[in-house]
Amino acid sequence: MSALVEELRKERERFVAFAFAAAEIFFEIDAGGTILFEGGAVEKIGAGQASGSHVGSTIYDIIEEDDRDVFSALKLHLEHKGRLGPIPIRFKGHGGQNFALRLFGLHMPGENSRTFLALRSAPLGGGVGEQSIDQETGLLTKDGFLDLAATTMAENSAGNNLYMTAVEVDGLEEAQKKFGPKFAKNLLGRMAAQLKTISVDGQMAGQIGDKHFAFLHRSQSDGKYIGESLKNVDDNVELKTAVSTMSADNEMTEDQILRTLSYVLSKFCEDSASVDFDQLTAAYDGMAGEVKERVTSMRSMIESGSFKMAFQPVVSLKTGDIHHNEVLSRFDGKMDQKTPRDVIGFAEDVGMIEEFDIALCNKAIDYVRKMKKLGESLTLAVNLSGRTLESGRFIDEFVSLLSGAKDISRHLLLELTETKAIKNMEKAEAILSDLKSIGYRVCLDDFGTGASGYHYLRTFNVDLVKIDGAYVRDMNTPGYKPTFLLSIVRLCRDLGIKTIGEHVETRFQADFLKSLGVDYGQGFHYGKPEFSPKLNK
Ligand code: G
Ligand code: G
Ligand code: MN
Repeated sequence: MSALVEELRKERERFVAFAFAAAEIFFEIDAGGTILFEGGAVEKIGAGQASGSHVGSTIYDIIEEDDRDVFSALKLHLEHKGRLGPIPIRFKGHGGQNFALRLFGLHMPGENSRTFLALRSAPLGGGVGEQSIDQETGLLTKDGFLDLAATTMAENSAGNNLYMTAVEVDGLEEAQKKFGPKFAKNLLGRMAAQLKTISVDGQMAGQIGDKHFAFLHRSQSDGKYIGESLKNVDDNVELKTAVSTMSADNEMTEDQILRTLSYVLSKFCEDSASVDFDQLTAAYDGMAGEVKERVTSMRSMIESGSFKMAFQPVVSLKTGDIHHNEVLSRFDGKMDQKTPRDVIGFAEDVGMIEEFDIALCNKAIDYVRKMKKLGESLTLAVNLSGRTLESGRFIDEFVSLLSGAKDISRHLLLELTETKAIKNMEKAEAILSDLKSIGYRVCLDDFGTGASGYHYLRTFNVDLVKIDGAYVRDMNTPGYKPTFLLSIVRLCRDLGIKTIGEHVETRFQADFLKSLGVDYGQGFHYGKPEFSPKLNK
């Protein structure tokens, strides 16, 4: 026996063993699609064979009509690639129902060529929303593709090859003119099936323009192969294709990948001829490089603590006394070109906000202690990103930092921002409630915006609520009625929560807030953020 045949036989045995262990249904078919052998829960599929057996009939009979093109493409690609999957394919069930199965295929070449199919019902990951998929082609929309590609690339572990190929197809319009819209639709469907089948998980393919497509794949040569294969999708149609493949393994966050990909793809759509493999990869790497540089300077900024605290007073509307100062971070050096909001936003995007929050808390704790030694009683509010509470890696460090600073806990307010980043609300609440039990107080930032609403108020047992500045700005519009503001204030009063109005810029706004029963005010009317805190006389 030749080494190749021997290897194939082993491969077959491995595959069969794997298929029976992991698959629920198993088929062996010949080159024409006739079922030669079946195993597993085969009675689940097919419409009404009395015997329940499919042996002797063709596999196409039990595949949902809409997915037959995908299956044809699968068979075609299998001959080239040897094995493929998982790819979602819908099979016919009993009583007109159909259901999606994940299909893995293995092709054994040779005179008596055979194809093995293993089917599993486990759903594909990724959670592609219906609205991200074009119903006619089954391809992802541009945004759907970008989103899912970014997630897939961010989760791709190092060492797993991952490539993205962009494809331009010329001649579709001519085909439509010559053969009509129905034909063109069918042609597009067959092309879509090819792209889907070769893509990662059978679903990482999208249409990003009238004649532009993109897909993620695992072997570099898939790009060129698809380019050739699409040219010949129909004998009567003359198509030209241009492909460009780039390597996609890179350590970037999802958000950065998303931006980079959308830039790279829009360049390709503008002028595919000017973009080749090297240029695409270089454009991508260039952006990745910029991100790396920013991450490096962010890390050294955090480690050296080379950022500053600005302080803005929060004042009692009744007495005019200063209740506390909010700490607003200020950056210099390399970070200086960006606004503080950009720097914080970047830290959130690249997953460094947790480290930053810890560094800032350290600074704030030191500052309060220093002032205490000088005989000044100072209370600070630090912004705390919801991501920090969510982080498995940093939460212990954060909690032990605060536990070790019990001496000043009455002088540190945790101002919770970016609450929409919190997925596990119960866990976050448990952490906050532990911190409250040793004296820290919690303030919910940006209340009344999409980022923070009643939902959070119900879960988090907070001491203060900061009403979003937009509500205060609204007071200046003629005919303003404080309906929402009043309902927030009443609710908070009933719950025993103090309220802060921010962005108070005028005496009028301050008085209005006071008349509504808001407790504290913050804004340019009382003072801008400055490098030394305002203290009560
Ligand atoms: O004062 P300024 O315009 O720079 O603040 C912009 C925004 O940046 C604020 O709304 C605040 O939420 C955020 N911010 C400023 N400093 C910090 C900080 O130290 N930590 C966090 N998480 N956010 C901050
Ligand atoms: O949401 P947070 O409290 O973290 O927001 C603080 C932000 O609001 C900072 O960017 C700060 O510079 C800004 N800010 C503070 N006071 C005022 C004000 O009176 N008017 C406006 N427009 N912005 C303010
Ligand atoms: Mn804030």
